[in-house]
Amino acid sequence: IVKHWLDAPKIDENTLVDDLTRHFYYTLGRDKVGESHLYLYNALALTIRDRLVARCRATRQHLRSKKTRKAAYLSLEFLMGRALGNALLNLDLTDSSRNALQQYCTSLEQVQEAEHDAGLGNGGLGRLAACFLDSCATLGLPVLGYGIRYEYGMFNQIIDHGNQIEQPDNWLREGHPWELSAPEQAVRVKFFGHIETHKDKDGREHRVWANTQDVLAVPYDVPIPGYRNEVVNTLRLWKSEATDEFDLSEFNAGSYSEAVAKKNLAEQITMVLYPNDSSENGKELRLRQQYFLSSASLQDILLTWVNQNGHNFKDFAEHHVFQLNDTHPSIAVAELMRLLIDEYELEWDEAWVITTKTMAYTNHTLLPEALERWSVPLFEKLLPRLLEIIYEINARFLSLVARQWPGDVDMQRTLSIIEEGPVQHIRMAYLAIVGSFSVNGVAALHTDLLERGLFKDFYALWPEKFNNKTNGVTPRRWLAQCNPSLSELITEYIGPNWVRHFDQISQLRRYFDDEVFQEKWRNVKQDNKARLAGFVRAKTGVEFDETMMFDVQVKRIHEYKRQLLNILHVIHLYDRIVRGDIKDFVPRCVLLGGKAAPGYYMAKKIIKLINSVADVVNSDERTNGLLRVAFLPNYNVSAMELICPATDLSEQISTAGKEASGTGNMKFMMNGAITIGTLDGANIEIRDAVGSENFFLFGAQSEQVSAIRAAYNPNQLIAQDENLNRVMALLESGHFNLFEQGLFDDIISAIRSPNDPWIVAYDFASYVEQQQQAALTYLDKNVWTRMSILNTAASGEFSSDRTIQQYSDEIWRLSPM
Ligand code: DL6
Repeated sequence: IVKHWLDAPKIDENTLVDDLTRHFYYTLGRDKVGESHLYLYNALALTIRDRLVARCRATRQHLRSKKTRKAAYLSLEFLMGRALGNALLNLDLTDSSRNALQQYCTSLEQVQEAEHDAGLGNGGLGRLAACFLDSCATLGLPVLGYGIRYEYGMFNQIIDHGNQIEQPDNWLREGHPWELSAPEQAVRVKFFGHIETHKDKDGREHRVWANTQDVLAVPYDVPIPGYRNEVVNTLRLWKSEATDEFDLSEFNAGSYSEAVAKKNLAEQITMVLYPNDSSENGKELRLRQQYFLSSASLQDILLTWVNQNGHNFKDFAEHHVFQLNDTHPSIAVAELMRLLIDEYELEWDEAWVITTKTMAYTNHTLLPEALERWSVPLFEKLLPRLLEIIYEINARFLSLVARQWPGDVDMQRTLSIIEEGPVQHIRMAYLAIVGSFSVNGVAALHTDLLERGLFKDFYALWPEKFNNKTNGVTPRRWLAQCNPSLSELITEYIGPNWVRHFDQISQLRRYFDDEVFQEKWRNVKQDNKARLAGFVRAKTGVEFDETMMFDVQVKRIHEYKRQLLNILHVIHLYDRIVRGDIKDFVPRCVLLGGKAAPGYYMAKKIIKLINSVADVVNSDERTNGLLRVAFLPNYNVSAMELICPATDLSEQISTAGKEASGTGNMKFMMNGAITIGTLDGANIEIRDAVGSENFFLFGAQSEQVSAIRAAYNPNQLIAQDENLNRVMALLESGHFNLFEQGLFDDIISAIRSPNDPWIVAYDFASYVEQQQQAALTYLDKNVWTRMSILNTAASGEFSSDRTIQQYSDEIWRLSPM
């Protein structure tokens, strides 16, 4: 029996049909397909999961073995999107699943539509974590993902009269067939309480965290299949639950409602994802989430170690590395110290060596508002033992600073993990840097700015810790899966190995001048555009015409990403049409999409402006056949899978020096879109890779921005630039808000403000010029197609396989399984 169950179900069509039917009729108890295809989706997902479970167990056995050095990727966010299509591609089961579904008279696409996106992340940072998991499994690397199983993921965005409305994302309501819970492996996480000093029998003093209120962390494992390599890694997501005694003591005392209240309090921790991107939340519950994830994950790993090695931690650091995805899990530095000292009785120095040999920190932002600081009083209340440990880490660190810069008290203040002020705060990035052996940025410019700016004193102290790991995206989801027609065409010309060895995509260069290939390339793009046009019509009612240029900006709405600049350009195009300046006008459909943090006033105004401009433009007959504008509601991973294959022009227009890397830019490039962008984040590397002639560059450079801001006079710029002047006049005339006076006053003031940090007015002229350049280039179909092919051909280095190989070689030092 054991042998039977350990055997992986065979990957062949017949057993697939049998298993699908068994799950549909028996596991789920259904006999009708129904409109939503939900049960068929669940049956197929379970069928596929069966094929993952044994492989997952085998991989885990290897991973847990004493000898394997392994990495744990700790992240508060994993923006996974849908799992089915990815699993089918990686297991090579797409065609057989399609065939198996024939007996239900259903297409695979319909069934896939029934899957809810797992939106356990905000944007780039969370999606990067998901791409990394795919690459780790594909490269066969022993890497465990650790995250939180939020009951509610990223909110659903509804657009009502042009305004964003947020609705809860109850993504688990219809079940999540991929996960397997492991309640027997639950661990306890402590909160609150106080510290006591106890003496042991040898008279040694110990600090004891007593009278705590514990919460149970229950693991749910999600399989992460590698691409056709039998490896299935695990993403372990933690759910918070009340401990039994928590409830019972109150219940027995007759306080039923108190018992339930405490249970709710415990379960609140993993209830909802914080929807802020690039700004800190500052909420107690968020700190609880961070500690909950860090503590549960470290305990999990330490328990496995102790089971095999007892309390001998001599070789622990040789076998483990923890990658901290931003500062969100950086409390892990102090928690590892606590566990080693308090639970496993190591001395401080021994524990510190282990911690600083195993922790590695990735920074994802330079924006000051995103740098996490937690108030000391909050820590004192919630995590008193952790605060003590952080104080001790800081004291020892500051004595090092004093030795390095003797007599320089200012330097001690500057580098202190504790920020002084009316209320003291803990600087989480500093804790992460002090406690880690590696600190990396996510694109060359970003790392450079960290070293020369934000962390320059730490860089002076420890230059060897700093390194760059330019982001990447997985070519499985972001080309092979989302763009099947292009995939097929690529495979027809260069063979199938590019999916696994994405550097081979450069072989496409051989064909960029081949007219037959160009024609096929264009046809694929055209079909993808038609597919997207249908989606845009269904979601917004706006008619996109696939013969027009598709100009797309989709990402979180943030002032630094400058959706505002884009919409000012749209107003400029509209103004040209209205005044009859259409001699060189290239028809275009402009698509924008993205979510604003619920409390971000300006971002929400920008959404309203985009929708108002879209309404005016689309309903003015003079724009017919020339310009269409749409704001796509609820932009998410699945939407991007339709969008990037259909895009001609990719908008990457952040103020230089503000976008750490960007990863949307890479997805568009892979799918043959051409970028209009600033020299920011990974745009710089994209332009270097594809050649400046295949990239539309505009705008101030990062080293110019502070000088520009110092003498910034947007009103003068507006007065001197006829185009911008007309755009501002239209906006200020109330043309886009006829019935709501003053609606866009704050936006207008922001553009006209000498303090505009995003220098929108400054970059407008060069943006318009490059937009026109892009439009004229688009007119020449052959030139455009050639550029498009060259973009895909040059996208090899933006595969997350390359990124992960670098993490593995230069930080993690892992061997493939
Ligand atoms: O590294 C992934 C992604 C980058 O591509 C984006 O440029 C960057 O904005 C984003 N950073 C965040 C920061 N959030 N916090 N903290 O999301 O990371």
